Amino acid sequence: MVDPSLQPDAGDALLAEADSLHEATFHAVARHAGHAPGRVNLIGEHVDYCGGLVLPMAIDRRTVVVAAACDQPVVCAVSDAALDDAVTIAWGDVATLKGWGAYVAGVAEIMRREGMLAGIEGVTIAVASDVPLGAGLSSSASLEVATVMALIALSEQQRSPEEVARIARRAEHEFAGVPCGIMDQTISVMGVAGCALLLDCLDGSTRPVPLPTDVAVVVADTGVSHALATGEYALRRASCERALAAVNAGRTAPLAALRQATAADVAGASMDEVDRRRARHVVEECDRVAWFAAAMEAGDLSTCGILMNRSHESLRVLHEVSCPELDRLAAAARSCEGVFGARMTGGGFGGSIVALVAEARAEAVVGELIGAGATRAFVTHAAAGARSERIRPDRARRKDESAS
Ligand code: GAF
Repeated sequence: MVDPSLQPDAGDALLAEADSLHEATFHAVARHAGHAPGRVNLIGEHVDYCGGLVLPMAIDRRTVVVAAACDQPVVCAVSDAALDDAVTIAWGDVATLKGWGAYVAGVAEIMRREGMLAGIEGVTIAVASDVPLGAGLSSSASLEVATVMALIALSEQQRSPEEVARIARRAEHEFAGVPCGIMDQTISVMGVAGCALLLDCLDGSTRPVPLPTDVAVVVADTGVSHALATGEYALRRASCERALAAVNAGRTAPLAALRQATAADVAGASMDEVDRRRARHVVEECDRVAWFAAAMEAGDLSTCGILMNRSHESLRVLHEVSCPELDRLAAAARSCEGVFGARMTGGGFGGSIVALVAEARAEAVVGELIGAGATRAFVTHAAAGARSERIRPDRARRKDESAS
């Protein structure tokens, strides 16, 4: 199945869409744009907030944000996904926003507070994206990061990739109310074409892990939106924090993160049994990530597949973040010829599965997963991370010329 948004000019089409939307809504021309991809996590789930190891890749679906300065002290934003829901909010009122506008205006507000929008009274922003919403593919992180990139370009600043990810995550914590880890924002900023990225969430170090050419990554969406699960996410995080405190009780040199605990530490500490299961997942999942990265580098895809299947089981049984639809789709994927392994990806409670598939079987597996009930399925490629650009001043005129 050919998905039009995967065609090579998809980035330009999105830019043109955001550009036109900006002009039509605000009657002003935007000169700066930020592009940021969504992500799929191959393995290392629910461990980033414990300082763990994760192995996501940026996907070839992205969010484009165009931005311009305006002379009122407000953030105005419009999105192709919510055309009737444009936002105009005074700086001081950003915290009252809900939904997609909170991500965009939250990023702008954080940047303003941190002195990054000096000399800019207000901003107008337009968004276009082909990252599926609520599918566990980090549409929100890509929106945040694209907004940071556009506003950095607008304010003519330079920021390191780590800073961009930090600002984006701060906006998610403070304005969207999700106590997420750093994985999604980091991969959206630092993705490497053709590679997954091994990210150590304790020290921030990264290592690109090339994907073998004979393997494809297939994503299939259950159609169950995970948007309502933020409360469960916060509970998992709190559980892991209690487990760390229990492991550290009586230690002369306390561990900085649960990821540093051993299986014996978790088994021997006095803690609630639910917290112990969560902690077991974290410790074992980090081991799986290191093993998976080494197997992928060695071209041992069978081992990668087994580790993905085990990761899913651990998320289902120990961390309890799966749901029947994810379990069924992962099982359906595993039964397809050419699939090495499959697991839920992202925060869970709905969203998508990811499967590692022999390249020659990838499109057939996409069809089989649609047949098994996926609301959408596609082959995705590891893409580069975020970028900003100055939009050509003659862009609008050229569009008119090519139309005539
Ligand atoms: C969500 C969060 F935003 C990430 O930080 C990560 O915890 C993920 O769930 C689970 O691995 O995407």
